[in-house]
Amino acid sequence: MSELETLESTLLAEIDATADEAAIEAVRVAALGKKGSVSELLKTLGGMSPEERQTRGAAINALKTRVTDAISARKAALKEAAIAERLKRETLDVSLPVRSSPTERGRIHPISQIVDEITAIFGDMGFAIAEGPDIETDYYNFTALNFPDGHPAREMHDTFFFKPDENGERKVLRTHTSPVQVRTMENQEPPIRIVIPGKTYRQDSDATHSPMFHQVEGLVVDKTANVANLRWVLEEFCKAFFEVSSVTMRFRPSFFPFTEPSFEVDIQCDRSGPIVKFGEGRDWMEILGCGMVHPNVLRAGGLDPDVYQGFAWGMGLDRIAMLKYGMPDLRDFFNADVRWMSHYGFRPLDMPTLFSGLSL
Ligand code: 2NM
Repeated sequence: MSELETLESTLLAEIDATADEAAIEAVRVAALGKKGSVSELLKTLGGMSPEERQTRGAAINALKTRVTDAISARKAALKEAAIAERLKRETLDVSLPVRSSPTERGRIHPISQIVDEITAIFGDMGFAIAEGPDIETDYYNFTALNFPDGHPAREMHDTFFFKPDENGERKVLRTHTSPVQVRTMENQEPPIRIVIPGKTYRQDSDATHSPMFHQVEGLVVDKTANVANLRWVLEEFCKAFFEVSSVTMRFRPSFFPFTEPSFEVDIQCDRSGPIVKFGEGRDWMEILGCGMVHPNVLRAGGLDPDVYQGFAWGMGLDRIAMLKYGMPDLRDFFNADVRWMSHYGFRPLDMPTLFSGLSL
């Protein structure tokens, strides 16, 4: 084998053996660079006779062309292979599970949950939901509900008053949801069966009181509504709400301006352990107030108290939610702390229904 043939087959073997683009570049420099083996051969042409130069020169140049072509081809192949390798490495598996959806991660606030539970129970008994404005007139919040002007019951409520408007009228943040009952009586013929969930406001703030709190009230008006009906409705509600087959209730005489007679209702429970148990035990817990709607309130609603009678009740939700779900501090309810929400909140698709059970 001639010297040229040996060089060519060595170079071609080296080219063939390269594994990446850096290696083929090294071979190129070693062969075709300024001091490369092929370049050195070309430099020898200067010292040759014209005849020798003609044959040797052609042979060396042909070798250079073949080596150059082989390097280019190898370079291209290695580049392709590198791209193919990278594509293989960097593929995305689009069938992998994506980040969980908002319906998985979001949480329902315990207050919203308790409103859903309570309205599901009364809805099942044939009640409709009624709502009204948070900003009320003095008339609907007090006067129509039989709170006379200057009566101490108005002060009892620690009302948030707005500045008087141009007509001297002073609006209030409603201190209870009862204005909605009056508005409903004005607009709807009896029989009336409504529950009214909503935000209410009083100037009060400590571990167990928030200046904004939540109530659910209820109203039944027809020609025969009576205390026995009231008792039955509340007992059925308590059994469903506390998920027990029987409850013992205690009606204590009380006073509210809008009802006569008025009662405060306790249910029997066991408070000896860390969580309150209902339907057993020897303790009592106050859960709501109620009574027969005062004739003056029926009149304010445009109803004749000699024809119609009604009963109504009201319960604060925040304290009941604390007891039912075991949350220690009321102030955490309204801090919008995502850690508290992910612990105490409810899954959006676990909606309370009576047929599937309130607490799943
Ligand atoms: C309570 C307690 C007792 C009540 C009365 C009325 C109305 F407007 F029909 F007269 N609504 N709500 C009521 C009665 C509310 O909350 C502790």
